[in-house]
Amino acid sequence: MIELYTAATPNGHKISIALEELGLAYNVHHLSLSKNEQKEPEYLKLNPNGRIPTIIDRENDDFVVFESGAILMYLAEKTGKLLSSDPKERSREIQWLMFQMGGIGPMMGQANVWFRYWDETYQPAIDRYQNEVKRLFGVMDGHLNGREYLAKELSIADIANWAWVRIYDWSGVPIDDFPHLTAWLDRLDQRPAFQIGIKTPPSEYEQKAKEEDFIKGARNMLLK
Ligand SMILES: N[C@@H](CCC(=O)N[C@@H](CS)C(=O)NCC(=O)O)C(=O)O
Repeated sequence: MIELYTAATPNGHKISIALEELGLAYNVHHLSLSKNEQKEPEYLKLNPNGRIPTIIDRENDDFVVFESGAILMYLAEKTGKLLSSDPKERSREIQWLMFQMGGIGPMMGQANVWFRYWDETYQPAIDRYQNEVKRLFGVMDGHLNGREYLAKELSIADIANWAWVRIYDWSGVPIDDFPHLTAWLDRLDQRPAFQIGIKTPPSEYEQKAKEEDFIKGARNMLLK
């Protein structure tokens, strides 16, 4: 059994999607980010960075893993799935995983904050991050031309990138000019594991009525 400490955000959804794709049994521990539960001393013992997600593997001496990219690799290696055993193919998958961890995630994260969370508008910061997100989407779009997945087979790289790119609207960066990226998003959206994964825990992003509350909570968290 895997214990999953998570919240309804892209980095959390990566892990619930992977667990669903892999068919692993897991318990969900839903942390409230707006209440700053990820900074509680008990949780910091598991994840010194005070962020979600984190897992504990009960079948492996209660081994703890934090950092979503590291968790994806751990789960893929544990099961022998979603990460190729061929060294070159495996490297290609890891390259696209790192593209998400070092590019898509941080840049979309900053675009979201500057574009959506503040009452004040600082246009140069919005432009800087939205332009970078757009550039990264263009890189993916070009690569996905003629490809079904980022590498040959479905892998943890697709899961990591998909969990972020799907909320492009949140960053205020449209994807109308990126047909291959759009087709890939739609293709993965059809998979039951992805659908269950993004509802685990239920996504606050999609509950429009709660959007104001969610933004208020996110602001409080950023100001702490
Ligand atoms: N590099 C980390 C980033 C984790 C991260 O930023 N998680 C966000 C939610 S998507 C979080 O916990 N935010 C709460 C906070 O910043 O205190 C990973 O990939 O696991």
